[in-house]
Amino acid sequence: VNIEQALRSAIENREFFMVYQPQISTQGAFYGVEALARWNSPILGNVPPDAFIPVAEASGQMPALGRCIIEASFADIKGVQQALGRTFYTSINLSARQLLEPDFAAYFIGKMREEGIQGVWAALEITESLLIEDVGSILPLLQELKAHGIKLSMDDFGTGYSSLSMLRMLPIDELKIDKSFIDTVLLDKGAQQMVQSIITIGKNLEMDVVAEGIETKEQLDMLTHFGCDRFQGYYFARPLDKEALADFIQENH
Ligand code: G
Ligand code: G
Ligand code: MN
Ligand code: NA
Repeated sequence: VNIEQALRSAIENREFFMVYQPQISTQGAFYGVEALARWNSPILGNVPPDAFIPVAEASGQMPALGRCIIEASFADIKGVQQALGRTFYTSINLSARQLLEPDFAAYFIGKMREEGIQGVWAALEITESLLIEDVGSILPLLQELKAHGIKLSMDDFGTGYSSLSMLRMLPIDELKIDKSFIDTVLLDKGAQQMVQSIITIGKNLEMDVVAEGIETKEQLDMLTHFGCDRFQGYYFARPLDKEALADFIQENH
């Protein structure tokens, strides 16, 4: 059985679940989470999203999987927010196929309302390669999402092919510096210069800048010094299931 075949029944059988990685602001306060998909297949074992997301896209299963991810995330987050009596930002990763669905904005806004989640607490992470496909046709959809208060985040920034003019055209609120830059930032002058340049671009375009993949205090200190707004990485927390997330928020923040 290959991934494509196993995916078909997995979506029906709800073999997917979500984990949530905390995002921390410069003052050390808990800010929100990025939702990350996990698949525990009875046939294939744990399959990483790097492996199954591209297959879902290529085999036409991404609309169904994407909805399953969005619905699971909203249900979990609503549960945690109600249990703790507080709201926090939740970012959901989108793949290209989802933004190309004609009714995506209406679907997303509808689900958000059903779950009682306010737009201002929801963010969507999109990648540069996704936008390059068709900036013109995606713009109205992004504007509709923005009009409902939803934040837009550019994921893996610095690795794709986005032009700066494209970045200026699109209603992006936040840049996430790709982890590959953070991995080498302490050792590599070139990575340091890239990171500083990305932060400068973000500031000049009035976007927040988030560093991903922070694993050490030294990385955190350097990125703080450079003026990064928020941080995510194993130094603070791994992606957590919803119970562990609720504990993390209560214990640390
Ligand atoms: O969670 P992990 O670090 O293993 O994620 C690996 C890759 O899979 C990352 O690029 C991440 O953005 C992507 N990914 C994880 N969860 C989702 C998801 O729910 N939707 C999409 N489109 N991509 C995801
Ligand atoms: O592409 P995207 O940014 O969505 O992917 C996030 C991925 O990075 C997830 O798979 C997550 O598990 C992983 N990740 C998050 N923090 C760290 C970290 O500090 N170190 C490493 N190695 N991976 C991380
Ligand atoms: Mn992401
Ligand atoms: Na990233």
